[in-house]
Amino acid sequence: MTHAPHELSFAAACPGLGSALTAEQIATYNELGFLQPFDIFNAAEIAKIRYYIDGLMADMGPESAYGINCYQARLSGLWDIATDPRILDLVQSIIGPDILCWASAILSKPAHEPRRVPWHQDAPFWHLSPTRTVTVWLAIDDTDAENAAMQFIPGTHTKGALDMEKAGSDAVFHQQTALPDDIGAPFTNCLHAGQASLHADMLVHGSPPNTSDKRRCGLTLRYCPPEVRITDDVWAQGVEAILCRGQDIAGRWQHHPRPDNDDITATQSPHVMGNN
Ligand SMILES: O=C(O)CCC(=O)C(=O)O
Repeated sequence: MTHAPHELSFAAACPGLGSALTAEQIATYNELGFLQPFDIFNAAEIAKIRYYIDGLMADMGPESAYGINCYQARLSGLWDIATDPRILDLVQSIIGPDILCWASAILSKPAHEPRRVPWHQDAPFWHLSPTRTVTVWLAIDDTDAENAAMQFIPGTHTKGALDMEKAGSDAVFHQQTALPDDIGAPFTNCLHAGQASLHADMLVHGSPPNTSDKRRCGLTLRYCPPEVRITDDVWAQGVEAILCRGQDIAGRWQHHPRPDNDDITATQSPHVMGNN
């Protein structure tokens, strides 16, 4: 399976796969490449999740702002968030009833974080074919234009793989999408803590430096249907997928059960390359 051709195109979601999104919302996702905001966790629930995530970050230490990557099958607390039925109901409406969570990352921009997440499409970084991943970005903190909310460039998911160029030293990746002049205005993904957005793996997105006094923390969760294949053996070694709902009839994926452990100091993530 190593280095099989990597198909990079958006497949429109079909209405009727689940009941959480209306046909109109699915049409908007297909047109824009994202949807938001969705109320997932109430104030008490997200306060508890924030306390949990703050604890993981304190335990990991200085690397934790972008370092809690792909622990979804290693920590029961992250497992429980990734498999929450309210999240899965949304995901089901986009990708259908068989759902894998194959990656996650806590992306916490501290106050006055000078680095930006440069414009990028996710799918070219991943060895998955076809490109069918939908990302749920769960706001752990309130996030807006002040504290570096993620931005989407509407409609770019249908443009195929866009050219890449070298990113500057102010960026958290080495490469970024080279944006054509006529690409259109970005949309700022403002969310209250406990709300989430959905975006397609071909959509151009990024986030600016955080010039505010407020932290901006989010949990990104990646979901695909089991018919997606991993096309690179080495990359596959870092993937620890959870079968969140339904079945993997073809049995292409290795599934990881809910872990007993919830101590980040007692485990290390496999760290999927290109996940953040
Ligand atoms: O959190 C951010 O600023 C960027 C997140 C991102 O690139 C993603 O979730 O795909």
